[in-house]
Amino acid sequence: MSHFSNEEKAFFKKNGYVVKPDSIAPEQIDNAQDAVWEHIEADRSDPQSWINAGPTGNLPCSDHPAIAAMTTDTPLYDMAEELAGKGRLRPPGNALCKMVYPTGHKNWHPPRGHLDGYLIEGVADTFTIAVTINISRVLPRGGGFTTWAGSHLKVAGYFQRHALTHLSGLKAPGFLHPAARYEHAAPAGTVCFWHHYMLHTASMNCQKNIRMALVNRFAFTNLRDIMFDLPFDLWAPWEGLRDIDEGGAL
Ligand SMILES: O=C(O)CCC(=O)C(=O)O
Repeated sequence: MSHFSNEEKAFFKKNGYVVKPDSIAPEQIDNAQDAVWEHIEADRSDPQSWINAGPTGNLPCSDHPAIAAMTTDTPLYDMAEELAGKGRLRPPGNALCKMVYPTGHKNWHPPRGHLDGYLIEGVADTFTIAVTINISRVLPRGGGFTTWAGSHLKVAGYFQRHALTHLSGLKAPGFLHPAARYEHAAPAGTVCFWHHYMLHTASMNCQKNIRMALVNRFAFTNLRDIMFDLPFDLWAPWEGLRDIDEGGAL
């Protein structure tokens, strides 16, 4: 069974991300919410206490059965394989649990993106495709995961001219201009699949609810052997996208 239409695959190639609604059963979402609430330092029944709550950073519940089930008992890994190619991805680990707490004010600022896997100058350690799973309903300006359409192609072009270990030019102001910003403001159960060269971040949360999301990253089995070639032929190893022409993507 195919999870993605050819148009969605073409959209992914062109824009570097693709969004799939209704990918997780409501009961699994409820269970995942219960799991993260065990670690949030706030009163679940008192929204005032959610403002600037903690802890910051990933919640330590990736091994909770309800979080592990998001990888083992959902179609997400199969879906990632449909894009990357059957059998092309390493066995997955569990997702990271990422909250964005409300700021308590309405002074929202547009975010700036970053690239994963090359954060330490001089070290290249990357992945292939990631999924961001909303496990709460996310409203606009409510802390949503954010991408910049086509930035994966700009990053590939950059890495054709610079070593993977050389990040400074990517941080230059205006690198993204005029890429369109996509904010993953969407109901719980909506999943964003994104390319590893995608600039991304979470936005500021000026809404009332905690933005609850899980992020999982999947990697080609032979990624370490091919990562230095990827900028020059970005889609060559993506067997699931071989016959997809992004020219006609929406
Ligand atoms: O929490 C988010 O939506 C952003 C996560 C992120 O930046 C990352 O996983 O590298």
